[in-house]
Amino acid sequence: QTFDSRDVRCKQPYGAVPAGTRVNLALRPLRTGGFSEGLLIAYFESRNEERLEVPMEWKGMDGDRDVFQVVLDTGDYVGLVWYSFRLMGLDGRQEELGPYQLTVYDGAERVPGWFGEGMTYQIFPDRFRRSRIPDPTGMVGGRTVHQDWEEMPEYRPDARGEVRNRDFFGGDFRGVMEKLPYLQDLGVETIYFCPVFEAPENHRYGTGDYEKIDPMLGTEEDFRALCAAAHRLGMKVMLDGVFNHQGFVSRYFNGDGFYPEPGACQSQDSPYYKWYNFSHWPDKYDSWWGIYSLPAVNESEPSYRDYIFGGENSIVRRWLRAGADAWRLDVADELPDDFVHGIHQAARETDPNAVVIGEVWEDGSTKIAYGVRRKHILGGHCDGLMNYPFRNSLLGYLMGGKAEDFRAAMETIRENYPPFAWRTAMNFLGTHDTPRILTLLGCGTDGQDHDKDWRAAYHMTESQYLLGRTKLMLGALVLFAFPGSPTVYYGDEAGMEGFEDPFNRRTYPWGSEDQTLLDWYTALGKARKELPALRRGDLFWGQTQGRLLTFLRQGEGEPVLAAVNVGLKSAAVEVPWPARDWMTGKELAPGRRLLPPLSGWLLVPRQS
Ligand code: ARE
Repeated sequence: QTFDSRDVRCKQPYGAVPAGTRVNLALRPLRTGGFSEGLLIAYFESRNEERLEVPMEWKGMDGDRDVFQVVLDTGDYVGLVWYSFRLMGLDGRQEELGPYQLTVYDGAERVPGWFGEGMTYQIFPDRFRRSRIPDPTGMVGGRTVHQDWEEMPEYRPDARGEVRNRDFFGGDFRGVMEKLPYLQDLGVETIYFCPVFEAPENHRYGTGDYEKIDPMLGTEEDFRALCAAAHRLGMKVMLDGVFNHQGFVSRYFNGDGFYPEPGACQSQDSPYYKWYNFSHWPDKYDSWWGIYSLPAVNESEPSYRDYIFGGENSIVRRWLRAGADAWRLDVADELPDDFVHGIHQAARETDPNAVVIGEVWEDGSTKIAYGVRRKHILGGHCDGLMNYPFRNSLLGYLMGGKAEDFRAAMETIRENYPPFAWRTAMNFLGTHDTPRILTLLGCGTDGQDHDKDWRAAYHMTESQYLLGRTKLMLGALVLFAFPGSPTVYYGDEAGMEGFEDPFNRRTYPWGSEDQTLLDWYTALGKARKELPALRRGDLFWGQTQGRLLTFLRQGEGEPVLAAVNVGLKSAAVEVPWPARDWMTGKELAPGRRLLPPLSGWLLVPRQS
């Protein structure tokens, strides 16, 4: 191997760099290769693919290798640079290496650090806790209410094949308020709410009115009171901003005339008419992923931009002023960059500590949408992204894959992402868009098998459950020890099961939680809160061989070593110092110690 980008001898500084950085690149081919010259070829992608060729300098020998070096000057460029090398031999032979990615971001922005330090808890508001059984009369959407909190949610497609999602359980803000002590005991530092504005469906992604808290959840006063109470307990609140589309049944589109004000469907003179793209008014229009109940908005329409983030009373600003601390941007990759930038700017102007997290399922540094490379994490757009690559690669490891692959996947993210985005990542094992992690681990499926009927109310056998739980505990250990905010989808800590919507969105099982899991998560939450190395320390890989994964967090306070063995045989772990396992209190002497099958340690130095 002649080039390894992860080898600091080859690339300095490592990873993404702020604009203006001069990056040292070195190649170290074997002398026996007989190469006499090297050339760096760099493409500045977002500068009309400008191409640069710079001859490399021969720096002498290092053992049996030649050393060629070159400086890549990023100047004032922001974007991706793709670079490769050409080695030329005396005999005219040529070898190309690459292309490799260099992310160059705008380093001017100060990104608040709080989000990535502590634990986030994701609440699907209708299903977490209710303070009373609501009366849906007069509410948008023709809702039904389950009297019995423990009932199975409905799965009912409508006449056009779309899932109705109109059955509610009535989770509300006062319910969450009652459970703030629970969240605090768990170690939660940020509560992430899936949408809370008035909307017909129980998931509320088809927004009806951005200016109004859904009446089933409570009032604006309830929301303000909840934020204030959370703040008093040291917790922050993140809202879900669904700005790529509204509901068919919204006061803007007003497809069924529920709202009194004329919407885009009632009149072409409606102020909202311009927000949408009709191919045939009013019945043919652009919608999100072809789903008719979610008409897609035209984000370049000035009146829409002004409404969402421009004006003083715009949606982004007013809810931050009401008490929210962050926005999670739904389908961030489908919003134009300048729209995301506008939201980011408005958020920071309103609150210099506000954070914007984008929903992107892939590596956000290379994501292309509508043929355009996205600027998500190049500075001034998103501060961090939902980290599906983390979830996917960790799931792969837990389900039989190799620790090396998890490491490689995460190292790619670390190398491609600016440091702020790496630290502010929203990491998780599952969300409301994925099957329950416990079910996947217990059933031994990654959820990608499309022959299976995921819509069944599936219950695991006891042995599946126990295996799933053990693996979940190991996955959670990695999650809480990793850089980025460990985010828990409500109820994962309590043993909730289920495949896809609606079964992954059941009600929280108050009073019948799995205590083993809950204790484990509570210990992890406490670790995340109390150990500075987990909050802000750097990541150093330890042993990553097959089913054994160890890594160190270091650089703030005492170091912490996470060790996980998902294999069925014991594995020898190098314990660097006299240690105590945070999870069990067990003490370990330094040296090679056997980590039993399907178990993990979170090691902290023992006080001497
Ligand atoms: C519901 C049912 C669906 C059904 C649909 C239509 O759950 O099974 O097909 O109705 O009948 C919200 C609700 C959903 C609802 C949907 C439409 O939560 O329950 O669907 O509205 O009414 C892609 C997007 C990503 C998106 C996911 C779901 O890129 O942005 O799909 N996630 C957000 C939210 C969702 C929300 C919406 C968007 C819409 O988090 O909760 O849905 O506002 C690959 C790709 C990803 C893709 C992913 C999943 O990995 O890389 O891009 O995500 O698969 O499809």
